[in-house]
Amino acid sequence: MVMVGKTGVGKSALGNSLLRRHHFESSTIGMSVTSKCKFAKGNLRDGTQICIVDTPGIFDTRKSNEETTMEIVRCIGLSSPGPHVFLFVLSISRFTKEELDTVNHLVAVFGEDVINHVVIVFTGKESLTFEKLTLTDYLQRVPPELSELVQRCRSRCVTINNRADDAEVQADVDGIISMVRRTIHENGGSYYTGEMYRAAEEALNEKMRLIDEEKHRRERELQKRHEELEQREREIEATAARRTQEHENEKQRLEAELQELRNSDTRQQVREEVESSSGGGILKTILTTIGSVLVGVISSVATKRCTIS
Ligand SMILES: Nc1nc2c(ncn2[C@@H]2O[C@H](COP(=O)(O)OP(=O)(O)O)[C@@H](O)[C@H]2O)c(=O)[nH]1
Ligand SMILES: [Mg+2]
Repeated sequence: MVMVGKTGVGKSALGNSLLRRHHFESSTIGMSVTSKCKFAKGNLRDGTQICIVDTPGIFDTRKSNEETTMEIVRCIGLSSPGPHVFLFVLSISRFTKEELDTVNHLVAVFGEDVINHVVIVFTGKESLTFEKLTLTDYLQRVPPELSELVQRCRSRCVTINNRADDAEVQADVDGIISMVRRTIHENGGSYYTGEMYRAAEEALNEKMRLIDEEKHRRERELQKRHEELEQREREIEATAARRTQEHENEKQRLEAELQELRNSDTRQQVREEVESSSGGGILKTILTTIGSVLVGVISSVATKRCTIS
């Protein structure tokens, strides 16, 4: 839904009532609170999703052309591929020529067909309540220009008091929503799409295509990096497993050697060395120790032997 209408008629307040939360800035002070079109998404009580575009009185002809053009473009961009309804917001307490100009401006921008998607919302319902009037009573007393507009819109008119308590606002919102549903139904379920919306949609599709392309590129990049990291992780795990195995083997080998060392008979070892030595090593050591004694003994034995012989 796109809310249009003069500044100060209660568009932002209406948007907040529909959303059931304070989203749009709405104030009496500083009449130009909404300076740019704003988008909001919300849910109705039955869960139906609604999208609302609040406008800063763009079809209000008093603004400069440049400013107006930019905001109309923003409004189209935000409501693309096209809104189901334009909520034309008017205040019960006043209807001026400027308001009529706003509708004419809307039609001039979007084409006559846009009228089939317009729902007129009168804010300030409490003025009617105060005077014990129904909306139908009121519509019978409005100026002929407004009466004609109401007819062009096939009496799609509703009213709300945005300042009422929650229950009353909710009842008014329900009334607006059923009128919106009726409008959508009358238009065969389709949203408004004029030449400008189609052109804007093409531009937006192209933009979305580029964004998607970039997203896919980034996704592929991240995926590749992820796979590389996984592969690296597997390699690290395999290397770690191999190292652990190697360490384990080495540990077992050392333990066995240690055990063998502890169990070994040192004397037997020496004996074996003596047995297998061919004059070097241990024999040489023994010889160095006992050499002089042995040489003496052997030479004395030799002398005796000579004497005996
Ligand atoms: N009494 C009364 N005041 C309203 C109603 N709707 C909006 N307003 C007030 O009108 C002022 C302007 O409203 P705002 O939403 O800012 O208008 P916008 O410029 O069209 O967006 C604010 O002070 C609102 O509280 C209504 O139904 N009844
Ligand atoms: Mg506003």
